[in-house]
Amino acid sequence: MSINLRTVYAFAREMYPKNSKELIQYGTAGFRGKAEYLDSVMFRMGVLATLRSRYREGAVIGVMITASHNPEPDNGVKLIDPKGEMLESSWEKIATDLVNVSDQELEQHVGQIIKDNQIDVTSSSYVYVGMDNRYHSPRLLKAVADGVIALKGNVREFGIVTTPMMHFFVVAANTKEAYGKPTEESYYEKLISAFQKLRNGRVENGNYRNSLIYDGANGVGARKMLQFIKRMNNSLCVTVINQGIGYGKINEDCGADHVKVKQRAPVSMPAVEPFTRCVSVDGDADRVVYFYTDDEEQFHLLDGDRIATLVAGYLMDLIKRCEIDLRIGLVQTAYANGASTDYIVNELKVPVSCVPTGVKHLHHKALEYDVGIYFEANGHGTIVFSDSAKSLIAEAAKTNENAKTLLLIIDLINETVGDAISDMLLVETILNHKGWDVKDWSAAYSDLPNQQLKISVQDRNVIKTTDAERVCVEPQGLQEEINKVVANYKRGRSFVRPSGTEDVVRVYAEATTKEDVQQLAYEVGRLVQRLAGGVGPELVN
Ligand code: G16
Repeated sequence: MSINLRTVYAFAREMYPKNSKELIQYGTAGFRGKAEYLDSVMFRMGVLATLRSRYREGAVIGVMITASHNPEPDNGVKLIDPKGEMLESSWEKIATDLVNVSDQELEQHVGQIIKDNQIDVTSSSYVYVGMDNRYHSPRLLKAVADGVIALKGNVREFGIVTTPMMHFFVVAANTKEAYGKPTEESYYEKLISAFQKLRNGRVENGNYRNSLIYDGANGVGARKMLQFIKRMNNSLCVTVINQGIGYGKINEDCGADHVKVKQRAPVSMPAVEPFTRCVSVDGDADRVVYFYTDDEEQFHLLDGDRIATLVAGYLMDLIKRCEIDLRIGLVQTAYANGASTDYIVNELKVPVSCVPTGVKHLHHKALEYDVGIYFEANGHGTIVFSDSAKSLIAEAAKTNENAKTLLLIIDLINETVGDAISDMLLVETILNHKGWDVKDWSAAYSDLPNQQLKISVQDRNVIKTTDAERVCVEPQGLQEEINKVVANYKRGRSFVRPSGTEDVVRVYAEATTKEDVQQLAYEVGRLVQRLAGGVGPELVN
């Protein structure tokens, strides 16, 4: 097979010209921005994925077109490495350079990547591509596919799928189907079969009721949940709202990000009985949070921290009953509620680490344990089991019923990445086994009141952080000012960091009362506006 790099330039010039001169940054989860500026980025990511596949000796590389929790006009791209992880960090730089060179430099630049990485361009290359249900996603998917074709790679299109499904397909293909077949049906089959075996016909137990409201964020997660429902024979009774039919826009006034950040139910929430279990996923269904309203119409959030603690408690207990010794660890980010961290350390007595925002950081850290549980407070997370842990559990399952249950739990979990639907099925399984409703689940500990703000600044890159984003080192003096403010509040904690998916600086605050946390977030937000080049209207309290 002969490759002519001139073709890459020809495609770029004629079909995917670069129409923005601004520096495009690789963010928390790949490139993200207004869809109209992304055609050239997508084409070049098709090129990159093809090169990466060749570099990894023909392993399948995944490309997911989605802007996940962002508003509908945005889109983005997430690259999936052979083991289901996000693109290796050393290649983030290669990706950034590739999307930022001019069309005229492209041919020579691709040649240089090939040379620097000693890529055999005549070898085989396989790229899987999927997309969310944004109206511009099909156009951008075609651009990725053309990038693959320009370098004579093999491309397989999966159409509209969730991000975690794409991760599943990539791992399934690269494990020669040991993880499952790389098809939508195999994904449903694996999860549903494990879920139903774990229910064992007992759909209700103790306080646990077989009924759930599911907010699909008008995204692909709604469509796929409807597919699950068709196949589940009422083993879980789910009502799907925000299905993405009609006028509903992706993530607008609904979905996991809205529910978590605004701490309120989706606007379109129907009237339900107090304490009804409700669940919200985000635009590409890789995050999930639970919520309910009590009999005094108070809203309660059960976020990623709650899921992590529920799962950790359950798994510890189950592993103990398997009579095997496994090292369990939990990974969080700075957004984790202080009360959840206290609970993990003091009650569960599980080691906990804090890493920067982004699944790539959490996943990586979790791999250090036999059983690594990672969740961001926003509901993004999963559990990974080491190969040796899996062997020990399989061995124990020959004689121990609990170990058999644990094997089914492993099948239910999408270990490749945070998966809203798989995580939800896991939570449902645990609540069912414990006979718990949302009140029982909430009772483990009380969250510290917390608040998040988004602050617009001229250039969010002026903010630099360290210590897993908990300390701001630039602009100079900002952290000292934050410290002074925080010192005035009981159990006060606050940090600021530039978002890697939106053009804003995020402010997080927590304290012992709602009034305190509002005031603390406001004061820190004002500091950011004042010292980090705030734009737009002054923050009001
Ligand atoms: C992505 C990442 C998450 C991260 C979130 C927000 O989520 O995968 O790990 O927490 O962005 O990141 P930031 O605060 O940097 O904007 P998603 O669901 O949008 O892909």
